[in-house]
Amino acid sequence: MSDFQAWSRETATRVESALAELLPASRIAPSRLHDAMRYSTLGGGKRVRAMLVFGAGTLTQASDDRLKVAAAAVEMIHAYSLIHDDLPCMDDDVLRRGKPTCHVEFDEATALLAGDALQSLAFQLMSEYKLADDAGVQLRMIQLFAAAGGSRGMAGGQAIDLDAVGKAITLPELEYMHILKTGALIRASVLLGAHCGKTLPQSDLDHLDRYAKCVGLAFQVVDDILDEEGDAATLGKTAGKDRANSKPTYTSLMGLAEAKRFARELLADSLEAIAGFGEGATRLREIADFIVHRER
Ligand code: GRG
Repeated sequence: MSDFQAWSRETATRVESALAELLPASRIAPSRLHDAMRYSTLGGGKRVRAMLVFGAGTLTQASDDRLKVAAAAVEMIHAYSLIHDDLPCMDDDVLRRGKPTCHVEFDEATALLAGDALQSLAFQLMSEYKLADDAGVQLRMIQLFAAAGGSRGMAGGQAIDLDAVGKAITLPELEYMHILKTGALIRASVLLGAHCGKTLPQSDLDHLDRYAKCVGLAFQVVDDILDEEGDAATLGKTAGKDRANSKPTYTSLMGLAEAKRFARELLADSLEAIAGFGEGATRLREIADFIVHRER
Protein backbone atom coordinates (compact mmCIF):
# COMPACT_ATOMS: atom_id res chain seq x y z
CA MET A 1 0.00 0.00 0.00
CA SER A 2 1.39 3.44 -0.93
CA ASP A 3 1.89 6.13 1.66
CA PHE A 4 -1.00 8.08 0.10
CA GLN A 5 -3.33 5.05 0.23
CA ALA A 6 -2.52 4.59 3.91
CA TRP A 7 -3.09 8.31 4.58
CA SER A 8 -6.38 8.42 2.68
CA ARG A 9 -7.69 5.36 4.54
CA GLU A 10 -6.66 6.87 7.85
CA THR A 11 -8.38 10.15 6.89
CA ALA A 12 -11.56 8.29 5.88
CA THR A 13 -11.53 6.43 9.22
CA ARG A 14 -11.07 9.68 11.13
CA VAL A 15 -13.96 11.42 9.42
CA GLU A 16 -16.14 8.32 9.72
CA SER A 17 -15.70 8.20 13.49
CA ALA A 18 -16.21 11.98 13.77
CA LEU A 19 -19.46 11.66 11.78
CA ALA A 20 -20.62 8.68 13.85
CA GLU A 21 -20.08 10.75 16.99
CA LEU A 22 -21.50 14.05 15.72
CA LEU A 23 -24.65 12.73 14.04
CA PRO A 24 -27.61 12.23 16.38
CA ALA A 25 -27.94 8.60 17.53
CA SER A 26 -30.73 6.52 15.94
CA ARG A 27 -32.23 5.83 19.37
CA ILE A 28 -32.89 9.56 19.90
CA ALA A 29 -36.30 10.74 18.66
CA PRO A 30 -37.22 11.28 15.89
CA SER A 31 -35.53 7.94 15.26
CA ARG A 32 -36.55 7.48 11.65
CA LEU A 33 -35.12 10.87 10.68
CA HIS A 34 -31.87 10.23 12.56
CA ASP A 35 -31.65 6.78 10.99
CA ALA A 36 -31.98 8.32 7.52
CA MET A 37 -29.30 10.93 8.27
CA ARG A 38 -26.88 8.24 9.45
CA TYR A 39 -27.82 5.87 6.60
CA SER A 40 -26.87 8.45 3.96
CA THR A 41 -23.78 9.86 5.62
CA LEU A 42 -21.99 6.89 7.21
CA GLY A 43 -20.20 3.93 5.70
CA GLY A 44 -19.71 5.06 2.14
CA GLY A 45 -18.27 7.49 -0.34
CA LYS A 46 -14.72 8.22 -1.32
CA ARG A 47 -14.44 11.07 1.21
CA VAL A 48 -12.63 13.23 -1.35
CA ARG A 49 -13.87 16.45 0.24
CA ALA A 50 -12.75 15.31 3.69
CA MET A 51 -9.34 14.47 2.22
CA LEU A 52 -9.13 17.98 0.77
CA VAL A 53 -9.92 19.50 4.18
CA PHE A 54 -7.16 17.42 5.79
CA GLY A 55 -4.75 17.94 2.87
CA ALA A 56 -5.08 21.73 3.03
CA GLY A 57 -4.94 21.60 6.83
CA THR A 58 -1.62 19.75 6.64
CA LEU A 59 -0.23 22.72 4.72
CA THR A 60 -1.15 25.12 7.55
CA GLN A 61 -0.36 22.67 10.39
CA ALA A 62 -3.96 22.66 11.57
CA SER A 63 -4.89 20.34 14.44
CA ASP A 64 -6.69 17.08 13.68
CA ASP A 65 -9.39 18.05 16.19
CA ARG A 66 -10.36 21.07 14.11
CA LEU A 67 -9.96 19.33 10.76
CA LYS A 68 -12.20 16.43 11.65
CA VAL A 69 -15.08 18.77 12.59
CA ALA A 70 -14.66 20.81 9.39
CA ALA A 71 -14.38 17.62 7.30
CA ALA A 72 -17.48 16.13 8.95
CA ALA A 73 -19.45 19.33 8.26
CA VAL A 74 -18.39 19.29 4.61
CA GLU A 75 -19.31 15.60 4.25
CA MET A 76 -22.73 16.33 5.81
CA ILE A 77 -23.44 19.02 3.22
CA HIS A 78 -22.22 16.65 0.51
CA ALA A 79 -24.50 13.85 1.79
CA TYR A 80 -27.37 16.35 1.89
CA SER A 81 -26.77 17.28 -1.76
CA LEU A 82 -26.70 13.62 -2.80
CA ILE A 83 -29.95 12.80 -0.95
CA HIS A 84 -31.74 15.73 -2.62
CA ASP A 85 -30.10 15.08 -6.00
CA ASP A 86 -31.49 11.52 -5.99
CA LEU A 87 -35.09 12.57 -5.22
CA PRO A 88 -37.79 11.92 -7.85
CA CYS A 89 -38.15 15.69 -8.41
CA MET A 90 -34.45 15.93 -9.31
CA ASP A 91 -32.41 13.05 -10.80
CA ASP A 92 -34.82 10.34 -9.59
CA ASP A 93 -32.22 7.68 -8.82
CA VAL A 94 -32.49 4.45 -6.87
CA LEU A 95 -28.82 3.54 -6.24
CA ARG A 96 -26.22 5.52 -4.29
CA ARG A 97 -22.98 4.31 -2.73
CA GLY A 98 -23.95 0.75 -3.63
CA LYS A 99 -27.25 0.81 -1.72
CA PRO A 100 -30.82 2.08 -2.22
CA THR A 101 -31.08 5.88 -2.21
CA CYS A 102 -32.46 7.54 0.92
CA HIS A 103 -36.02 8.06 -0.39
CA VAL A 104 -36.16 4.43 -1.58
CA GLU A 105 -34.93 3.04 1.74
CA PHE A 106 -37.09 5.43 3.80
CA ASP A 107 -39.59 7.66 1.97
CA GLU A 108 -39.52 10.98 0.12
CA ALA A 109 -40.56 13.16 3.02
CA THR A 110 -37.96 11.58 5.32
CA ALA A 111 -35.26 11.98 2.65
CA LEU A 112 -36.13 15.64 2.18
CA LEU A 113 -35.98 16.26 5.93
CA ALA A 114 -32.77 14.24 6.36
CA GLY A 115 -31.08 16.51 3.80
CA ASP A 116 -32.43 19.65 5.49
CA ALA A 117 -31.35 18.47 8.94
CA LEU A 118 -27.86 17.52 7.70
CA GLN A 119 -27.41 21.03 6.35
CA SER A 120 -28.48 22.62 9.64
CA LEU A 121 -26.24 20.30 11.65
CA ALA A 122 -23.25 21.14 9.45
CA PHE A 123 -23.66 24.86 10.21
CA GLN A 124 -24.27 24.16 13.89
CA LEU A 125 -20.93 22.33 14.07
CA MET A 126 -19.06 25.01 12.13
CA SER A 127 -20.27 27.61 14.63
CA GLU A 128 -20.18 25.55 17.86
CA TYR A 129 -16.60 24.24 17.70
CA LYS A 130 -13.53 26.45 17.77
CA LEU A 131 -12.04 25.99 14.31
CA ALA A 132 -9.74 29.03 14.07
CA ASP A 133 -7.69 31.06 16.55
CA ASP A 134 -9.45 34.22 15.49
CA ALA A 135 -13.26 34.51 15.70
CA GLY A 136 -13.29 36.76 12.62
CA VAL A 137 -11.56 34.01 10.61
CA GLN A 138 -14.11 31.47 11.80
CA LEU A 139 -16.95 33.78 10.78
CA ARG A 140 -15.35 34.13 7.35
CA MET A 141 -15.17 30.31 7.14
CA ILE A 142 -18.89 30.03 7.88
CA GLN A 143 -19.64 32.66 5.21
CA LEU A 144 -17.53 30.74 2.71
CA PHE A 145 -19.33 27.53 3.57
CA ALA A 146 -22.77 29.15 3.22
CA ALA A 147 -21.90 30.69 -0.15
CA ALA A 148 -20.68 27.30 -1.45
CA GLY A 149 -24.09 25.72 -0.84
CA GLY A 150 -26.27 28.61 -2.00
CA SER A 151 -27.76 29.91 -5.22
CA ARG A 152 -24.36 31.08 -6.43
CA GLY A 153 -22.86 27.73 -5.43
CA MET A 154 -24.13 24.17 -5.34
CA ALA A 155 -27.89 24.87 -5.37
CA GLY A 156 -27.47 27.35 -8.25
CA GLY A 157 -25.42 24.82 -10.22
CA GLN A 158 -28.13 22.23 -9.68
CA ALA A 159 -30.78 24.68 -10.95
CA ILE A 160 -28.75 25.29 -14.12
CA ASP A 161 -28.22 21.52 -14.50
CA LEU A 162 -31.94 20.77 -14.27
CA ASP A 163 -32.67 23.51 -16.78
CA ALA A 164 -30.04 22.19 -19.23
CA VAL A 165 -31.62 18.73 -19.66
CA GLY A 166 -32.25 18.05 -23.36
CA LYS A 167 -30.72 21.37 -24.40
CA ALA A 168 -27.60 22.12 -26.41
CA ILE A 169 -25.29 24.21 -24.24
CA THR A 170 -21.80 25.54 -24.94
CA LEU A 171 -18.61 24.43 -23.18
CA PRO A 172 -18.30 27.73 -21.24
CA GLU A 173 -21.91 27.26 -20.04
CA LEU A 174 -21.16 23.66 -19.00
CA GLU A 175 -18.04 24.83 -17.17
CA TYR A 176 -19.96 27.57 -15.35
CA MET A 177 -22.61 25.04 -14.26
CA HIS A 178 -20.00 22.63 -12.86
CA ILE A 179 -17.91 25.32 -11.19
CA LEU A 180 -21.06 25.99 -9.15
CA LYS A 181 -22.58 22.52 -8.77
CA THR A 182 -19.51 20.43 -8.01
CA GLY A 183 -16.70 22.95 -7.77
CA ALA A 184 -18.08 25.24 -5.06
CA LEU A 185 -18.03 22.65 -2.25
CA ILE A 186 -14.65 21.33 -3.35
CA ARG A 187 -13.20 24.85 -3.27
CA ALA A 188 -14.77 25.46 0.13
CA SER A 189 -13.27 22.19 1.44
CA VAL A 190 -9.74 23.32 0.55
CA LEU A 191 -10.10 26.82 1.99
CA LEU A 192 -11.84 25.61 5.17
CA GLY A 193 -9.05 23.11 5.82
CA ALA A 194 -6.40 25.78 5.30
CA HIS A 195 -8.19 28.30 7.57
CA CYS A 196 -8.20 25.78 10.44
CA GLY A 197 -4.43 26.30 10.78
CA LYS A 198 -1.82 29.08 10.56
CA THR A 199 -2.80 32.24 8.69
CA LEU A 200 -1.65 32.27 5.07
CA PRO A 201 -0.97 35.46 3.09
CA GLN A 202 -3.69 36.30 0.54
CA SER A 203 -1.38 35.36 -2.36
CA ASP A 204 -1.06 31.81 -0.94
CA LEU A 205 -4.84 31.59 -0.46
CA ASP A 206 -5.25 32.66 -4.10
CA HIS A 207 -2.91 29.87 -5.22
CA LEU A 208 -4.86 27.37 -3.12
CA ASP A 209 -8.12 28.61 -4.58
CA ARG A 210 -6.73 28.22 -8.11
CA TYR A 211 -5.70 24.65 -7.22
CA ALA A 212 -9.17 23.94 -5.82
CA LYS A 213 -10.92 25.38 -8.88
CA CYS A 214 -8.89 23.16 -11.24
CA VAL A 215 -9.37 20.09 -9.05
CA GLY A 216 -13.13 20.75 -8.75
CA LEU A 217 -13.54 20.93 -12.51
CA ALA A 218 -11.28 17.90 -13.05
CA PHE A 219 -13.46 15.99 -10.58
CA GLN A 220 -16.55 16.65 -12.71
CA VAL A 221 -14.82 15.91 -16.05
CA VAL A 222 -13.73 12.52 -14.64
CA ASP A 223 -17.23 11.98 -13.19
CA ASP A 224 -18.63 12.43 -16.72
CA ILE A 225 -16.03 10.02 -18.15
CA LEU A 226 -16.83 7.41 -15.49
CA ASP A 227 -20.57 7.78 -16.11
CA GLU A 228 -19.85 6.90 -19.74
CA GLU A 229 -17.24 4.16 -19.22
CA GLY A 230 -17.94 2.75 -15.74
CA ASP A 231 -20.42 0.18 -14.49
CA ALA A 232 -22.85 0.36 -11.58
CA ALA A 233 -20.98 -2.34 -9.59
CA THR A 234 -17.78 -0.25 -9.54
CA LEU A 235 -19.40 3.18 -9.30
CA GLY A 236 -22.01 2.22 -6.69
CA LYS A 237 -24.51 4.37 -8.62
CA THR A 238 -26.40 4.05 -11.90
CA ALA A 239 -24.02 4.26 -14.86
CA GLY A 240 -24.81 5.85 -18.24
CA LYS A 241 -27.41 8.10 -16.65
CA ASP A 242 -26.30 11.36 -18.21
CA ARG A 243 -26.71 10.05 -21.74
CA ALA A 244 -30.04 8.34 -20.86
CA ASN A 245 -31.30 11.63 -19.41
CA SER A 246 -30.00 13.72 -22.35
CA LYS A 247 -27.74 15.70 -20.02
CA PRO A 248 -24.96 17.77 -21.55
CA THR A 249 -21.60 16.51 -20.24
CA TYR A 250 -17.91 16.92 -21.02
CA THR A 251 -17.97 13.64 -22.93
CA SER A 252 -21.07 14.57 -24.95
CA LEU A 253 -19.65 17.99 -25.83
CA MET A 254 -15.97 17.08 -26.30
CA GLY A 255 -15.88 13.32 -26.90
CA LEU A 256 -14.16 10.82 -24.60
CA ALA A 257 -10.58 11.28 -25.80
CA GLU A 258 -10.70 15.08 -25.54
CA ALA A 259 -12.38 14.92 -22.12
CA LYS A 260 -9.53 12.69 -20.88
CA ARG A 261 -6.97 15.12 -22.28
CA PHE A 262 -8.79 18.01 -20.59
CA ALA A 263 -8.74 16.19 -17.23
CA ARG A 264 -4.95 15.73 -17.52
CA GLU A 265 -4.57 19.41 -18.43
CA LEU A 266 -6.57 20.44 -15.34
CA LEU A 267 -4.39 18.17 -13.19
CA ALA A 268 -1.26 19.87 -14.54
CA ASP A 269 -2.82 23.32 -13.89
CA SER A 270 -3.77 22.35 -10.33
CA LEU A 271 -0.22 21.18 -9.62
CA GLU A 272 1.26 24.32 -11.09
CA ALA A 273 -0.94 26.48 -8.86
CA ILE A 274 0.62 24.97 -5.72
CA ALA A 275 4.14 24.42 -7.08
CA GLY A 276 5.49 27.11 -4.74
CA PHE A 277 4.31 25.35 -1.56
CA GLY A 278 6.98 22.64 -1.40
CA GLU A 279 6.66 19.55 0.82
CA GLY A 280 3.71 20.91 2.80
CA ALA A 281 1.43 20.45 -0.22
CA THR A 282 2.37 16.82 -0.97
CA ARG A 283 -1.05 15.52 0.12
CA LEU A 284 -2.85 18.10 -2.03
CA ARG A 285 -0.80 16.96 -5.05
CA GLU A 286 -1.60 13.33 -4.33
CA ILE A 287 -5.32 14.07 -3.94
CA ALA A 288 -5.38 15.90 -7.31
CA ASP A 289 -3.72 12.89 -8.91
CA PHE A 290 -6.20 10.54 -7.21
CA ILE A 291 -9.18 12.61 -8.43
CA VAL A 292 -8.05 12.42 -12.04
CA HIS A 293 -6.97 8.75 -12.03
CA ARG A 294 -9.76 7.26 -9.89
CA GLU A 295 -11.98 4.44 -11.12
CA ARG A 296 -15.15 5.30 -9.21
C1 GRG B 1 -27.14 20.60 -1.01
C2 GRG B 1 -26.89 23.09 -1.16
C3 GRG B 1 -27.50 21.85 -1.65
C4 GRG B 1 -28.36 21.93 -2.64
C5 GRG B 1 -29.12 20.85 -3.15
C6 GRG B 1 -29.16 18.54 -5.11
C7 GRG B 1 -28.40 19.80 -5.13
C8 GRG B 1 -29.05 20.98 -4.58
C9 GRG B 1 -27.19 19.89 -5.65
C10 GRG B 1 -26.53 18.73 -6.29
C11 GRG B 1 -25.12 18.72 -6.06
C12 GRG B 1 -24.57 17.49 -6.66
C13 GRG B 1 -25.25 16.20 -6.46
C14 GRG B 1 -23.47 17.57 -7.35
C15 GRG B 1 -22.85 16.40 -8.00
C16 GRG B 1 -21.49 16.28 -7.53
C17 GRG B 1 -20.98 14.90 -7.64
C18 GRG B 1 -20.28 14.49 -8.87
C19 GRG B 1 -21.23 14.06 -6.64
C20 GRG B 1 -20.62 12.74 -6.46
O1 GRG B 1 -19.54 12.93 -5.57
P1 GRG B 1 -18.58 11.76 -5.14
O2 GRG B 1 -18.20 10.97 -6.36
O3 GRG B 1 -19.52 10.88 -4.22
O4 GRG B 1 -17.47 12.34 -4.34
P2 GRG B 1 -19.13 9.93 -3.00
O5 GRG B 1 -20.29 8.98 -2.91
O6 GRG B 1 -17.82 9.25 -3.34
O7 GRG B 1 -19.03 10.80 -1.79
